[in-house]
Amino acid sequence: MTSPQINAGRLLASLHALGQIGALPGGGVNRLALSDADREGRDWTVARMRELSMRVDIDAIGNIVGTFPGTEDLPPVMVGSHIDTVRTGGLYDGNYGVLSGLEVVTALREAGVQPRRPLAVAVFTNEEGARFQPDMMGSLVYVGGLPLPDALATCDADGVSVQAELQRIGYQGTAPVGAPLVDSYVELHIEQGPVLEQLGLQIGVVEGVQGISWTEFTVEGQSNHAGTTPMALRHDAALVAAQVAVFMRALSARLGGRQLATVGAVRLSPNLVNVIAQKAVFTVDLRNTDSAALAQAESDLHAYAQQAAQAEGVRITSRTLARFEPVAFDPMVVNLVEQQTQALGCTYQRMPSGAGHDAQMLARVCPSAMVFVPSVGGLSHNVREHTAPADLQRGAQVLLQVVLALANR
Ligand code: HGY
Ligand code: MN
Ligand code: MN
Ligand code: MN
Repeated sequence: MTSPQINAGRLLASLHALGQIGALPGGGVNRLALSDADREGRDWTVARMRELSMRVDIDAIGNIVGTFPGTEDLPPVMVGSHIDTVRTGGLYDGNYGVLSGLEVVTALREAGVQPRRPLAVAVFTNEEGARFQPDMMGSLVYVGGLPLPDALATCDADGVSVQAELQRIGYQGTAPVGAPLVDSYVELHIEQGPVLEQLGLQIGVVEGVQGISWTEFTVEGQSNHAGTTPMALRHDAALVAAQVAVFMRALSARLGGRQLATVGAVRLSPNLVNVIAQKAVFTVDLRNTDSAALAQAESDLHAYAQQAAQAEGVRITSRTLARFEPVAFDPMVVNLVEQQTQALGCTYQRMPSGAGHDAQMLARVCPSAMVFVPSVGGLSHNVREHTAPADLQRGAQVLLQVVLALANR
C-alpha cells in the first residue's frame, strides 16, 4: 500500500474533457442548470463514477451522489460541488470540486487505500441560480431547507419549470431527498476572487460564507415617444433601474467594510431605441459577512427604490429570489483543513468566502468547511477564469489528506 497521490495530469485532463461540454466558441463554458449541456455533463460525470465502481444515487431534485465504500458501513465523508455554470462560465467553478473528488477516489484505489468511512462525491443541482433561483437549490433541498415541491415548481424567465426540465433531461431521480446521513463535508473550490493571488498564498482555509440577498424589482411606467415627450412628463421605468444601479456604489460606501452590491440583470420593454421604457425588471445582489449590515443594506435599498419610483411616477414591486444568512463553518473541520495544509507545507490564510457555495447548505446538517485555491486575476463567472495546474494539484492533495483524516477518525 503506498500513500495516495493526486495525479495532476489526470485531474487537468478531466477538467478539460468536462469543459468541452457546453464549450463556448471563444473559450469558457455555458452549461446552465438542466440545459442539454448540463445533461451531457451529468452523463459524463456519472460515467466516470461508474468507471470507479462507485454506487450512483440520483435524488428527486437531480442531485447526483457517487459513493466509494469504506471498510465500515458508516455515514460517509462527502466532497463535491456543482457542474452547472453561469452563461459565461469557466472550466473550474464547481467542476474542480467534483472532479477533484473523483481524482481522490482514483488515487485511493490506485494506492489500495480504503478509508474507514465511505467517501461520497456529490454533484448538486443548480448551484449557480443563474437560470432558476434560488442558487444552491439542489443542496438546499438536500438538507431540507427548501421543500421539494417548491423547488420543482420554480420556473425560469421563460416559464419553464425545474420539474419539466429534470424530466426532460432524465435526471428526476428516485433517491429520497431530505436531511441525509453525512458525517462531514469538505468542498474544494477556486477562490473566485483576488485575495490569495494578491497575497501570494497557495491555499485558503475557508471559515465561512458571507450572507446573500437577491431581489428582483419590477418597475412599471409609461411607454411614450422618445422624440415628443418632454423630460418632465415622462414616467421612465429604465431611469429608475439606472438610478438604483448607480445607488449601489453609494450604498456600499455608506455601509463601508465588506458591503457588496450589484445590479446584474436588467430587462427593459419594449427595449427600443425610440421608446421610453414602459417596464424594467432588474435584480440586486447584496452580500455581507455581517448579518446586521446586510439587513441594513436591504432596508436602505428598498427605501431608495421606493423614493426613486415615486419621484418618477412609476409603480415598483419586488420579490426575493434568494436570502441566506452568513454561515460559519465547523471549527473541527476548519482546523483539520489548516493542519493538513500546514502538513503539506502550503502557504495559506484563513478567510471567508465571497461567493455562495453548496458547503453553506451542508453546514446545516453536518460539520463542513472549504478549501480555496487562487484564481488568476481574481476572475470568475468569466470565460477567462483560470487557476494554475500546480495550484489545482495542491488543492486536491489538501482535499485528499483532509478526507483521509475525517474518514479514518
Ligand atoms: O452567486 C454565487 O455566489 C454562487 O456562485 N451561485
Ligand atoms: Mn461555484
Ligand atoms: Mn459560480
Ligand atoms: Mn458558487
